[in-house]
Amino acid sequence: MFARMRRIICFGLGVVGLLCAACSDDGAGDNALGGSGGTAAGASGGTAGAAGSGTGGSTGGTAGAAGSGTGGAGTGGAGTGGAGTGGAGTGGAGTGGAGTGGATGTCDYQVGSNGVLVIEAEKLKLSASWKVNSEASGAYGSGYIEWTGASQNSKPGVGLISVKLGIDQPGRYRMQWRSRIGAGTNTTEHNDTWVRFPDATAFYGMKPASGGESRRYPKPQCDDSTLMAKVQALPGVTSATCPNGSTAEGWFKVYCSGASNWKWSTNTSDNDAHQIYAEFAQAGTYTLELSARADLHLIDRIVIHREAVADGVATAASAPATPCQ
Ligand SMILES: [Ca+2]
Repeated sequence: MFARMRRIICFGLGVVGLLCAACSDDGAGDNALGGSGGTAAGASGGTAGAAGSGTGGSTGGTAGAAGSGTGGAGTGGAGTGGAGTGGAGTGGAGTGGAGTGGATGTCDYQVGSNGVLVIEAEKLKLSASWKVNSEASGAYGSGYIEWTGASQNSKPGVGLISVKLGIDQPGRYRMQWRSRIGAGTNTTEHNDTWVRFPDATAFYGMKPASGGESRRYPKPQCDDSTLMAKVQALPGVTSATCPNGSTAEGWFKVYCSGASNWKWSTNTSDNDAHQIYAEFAQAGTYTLELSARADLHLIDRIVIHREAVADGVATAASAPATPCQ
């Protein structure tokens, strides 16, 4: 009787042991009951991640560090009937460091050996309501850009276009564009766009004057009488003040004059045309910004060139576009 009961109890406990073995997930076996021992099944540790590759500019850029793998340690069940399950090893993901270019390593356009940097406007990275078009014939390259949104006569920064310029020699550079009005016959409508060189050493309009040059600075600089007095004290500077017409936050309203067809005409200060100049104290990467002002001012090409370069060279139709890479 007792023997029979013991067999039943043992059989029942055996079932419990089997059930325990079936449901165990932590490797802790029941060593009190029958059945073969569990085997440790710890997975091996993860493998190290591959080294990342950095991409940088022509002179910059550093490769990413190799990732480090961290594997879970497997722990096996030591007891009877417990099925050990190892922790899954997971390899560390290698992450490459993003390369960063050096001062002259990253730009969209580089000044060429002839001192001229050429931008086909239709190749610019555009935002908002800027459109590339080619309906107006005679544009260089594959077309031109136009602002198709509302005019922004008093608000610079809308539809911002930002271009990185590779400047190989310090000095003074002139900016010129080939543009035209895109609607109607009034040459003072649809003829301007906001322009700024936010990180240039200096940015101003210049007009040759008797005994030197007249300069016009954007606001807020031109409202600083101390700064303007310093500029006017420079050799050859006959005047330094604000332009006539729109300026704000370092931006000039830059317009073309009489451009009922494509024309190189790039000025600031209404009825007192000053040409557009920027000074760069060191070689390096600088920024040109455009933003929407008049709608349907068509911009075909922009050149930035050392001031000593002749107009005929800077504005030649054959001047090649000069991408940085
Ligand atoms: Ca073009």
